[in-house]
Amino acid sequence: MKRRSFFGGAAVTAMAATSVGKAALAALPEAVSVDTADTAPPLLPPTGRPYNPVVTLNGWTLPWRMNQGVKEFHLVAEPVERELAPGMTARLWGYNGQSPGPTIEVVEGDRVRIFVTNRLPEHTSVHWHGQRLPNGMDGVGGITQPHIPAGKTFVYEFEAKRPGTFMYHPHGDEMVQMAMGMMGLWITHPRGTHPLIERVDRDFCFLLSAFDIAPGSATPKVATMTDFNLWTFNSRVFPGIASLNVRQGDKVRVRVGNLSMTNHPIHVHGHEYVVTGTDGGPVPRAGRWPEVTVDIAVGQMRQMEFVAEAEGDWPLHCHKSHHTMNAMGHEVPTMIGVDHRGLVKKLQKIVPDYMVMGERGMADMGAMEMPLPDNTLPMMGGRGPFGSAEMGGMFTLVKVRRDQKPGDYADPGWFRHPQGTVAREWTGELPAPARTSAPAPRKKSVPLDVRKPSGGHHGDH
Ligand SMILES: [Cu+2]
Repeated sequence: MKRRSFFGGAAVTAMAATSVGKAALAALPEAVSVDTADTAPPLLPPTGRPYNPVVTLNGWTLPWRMNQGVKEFHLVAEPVERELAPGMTARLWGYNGQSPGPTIEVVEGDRVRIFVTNRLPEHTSVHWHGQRLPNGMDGVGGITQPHIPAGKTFVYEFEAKRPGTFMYHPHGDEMVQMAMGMMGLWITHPRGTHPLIERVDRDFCFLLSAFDIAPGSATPKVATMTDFNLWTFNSRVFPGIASLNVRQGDKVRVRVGNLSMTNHPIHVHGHEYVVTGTDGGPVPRAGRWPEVTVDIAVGQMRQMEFVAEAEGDWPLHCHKSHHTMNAMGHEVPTMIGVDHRGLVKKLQKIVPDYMVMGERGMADMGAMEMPLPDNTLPMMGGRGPFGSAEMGGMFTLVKVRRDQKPGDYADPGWFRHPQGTVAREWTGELPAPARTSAPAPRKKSVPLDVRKPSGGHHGDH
């Protein structure tokens, strides 16, 4: 993890743990900034109450300092460069160097003070989605507070009352600012044991968002309402999204918040999960049921849990098939069954790069090396151990391994399937397909004899 600021990952911990002098405390806390989309290891709390930290997919947790019992954070709203996947970097707005912004982790009952510096070209505010707080700390520009003008720093302060998964985002020009990527996660860990919140071995979180970035460009079109072309987990698209690497038998929690413009049914393979919490709080046990797909509406958060029982590489993805594709536009005519023979050579005399696509389906495109504009991802990319994956967008893998060490979040590589456990070509005899002969013409009515239990006869048709 490379930090633009003067201290590295380990030093952040040391810095937060050091007692800070009074003069330093009068100043703003250091605004830590990150310039990569790598997944940071969990940030074990160096100060304050203990908790089990989360891992933010392709993200990180914001370090804090303790100031006389108050947890102080410093968020900087600013233009950022975010790699969506290798081969494409977007010009977004975010916080502290990245979009989404860093995850804020606190403990139920913590007094929290957040300094927000606005380095955007326009005003902003930060709304703390799902929190119980004084009305004037709710962050609705123009309604509960004046907007934070460009160049100014505001301070928010409240107690983290409820444990759970929350989000933060602007509440001023939010159509533009959220389309540009301004959002982040907020986790309030329970203080001590909680009857409805279980200890887990791995705790992952990410936000759902979408961008409309024309091929060859880098800045989202902010007026797009529903027809986005890049569907992201934490402002990353497959194959750029980190996998959820777990040890077989681990209890795994996945916290997902949706700040896009449509719902996303998030589907897990090979396992079932249970929704244990929403942004409204932990779900009472009697209200939990198993699912393999959990629909997450806009502005909602869902917290799913499962035991990673089965070894393998298990997809975790949005089930809307258009959301597992990258930018190319969806206004493509259906060409299945169209015979193009003879046409291509003639067209290539005029348009040298002309290619025919889709006459056998679109899978060919996954494997094709098409000339693309700069800074543009293929619509379907990613390669697995068996070939092209024909995926993009909201798609990643839960990698369950027997030998993944506790606390090790490193990608173990592709699963090595035990011999004889992979679908394979059938090379034996193919029996003739069973077909009935043509059915006899239907009679208008079929007489039926039904014998009733009483033994009597009854005619019917
Ligand atoms: Cu979706």
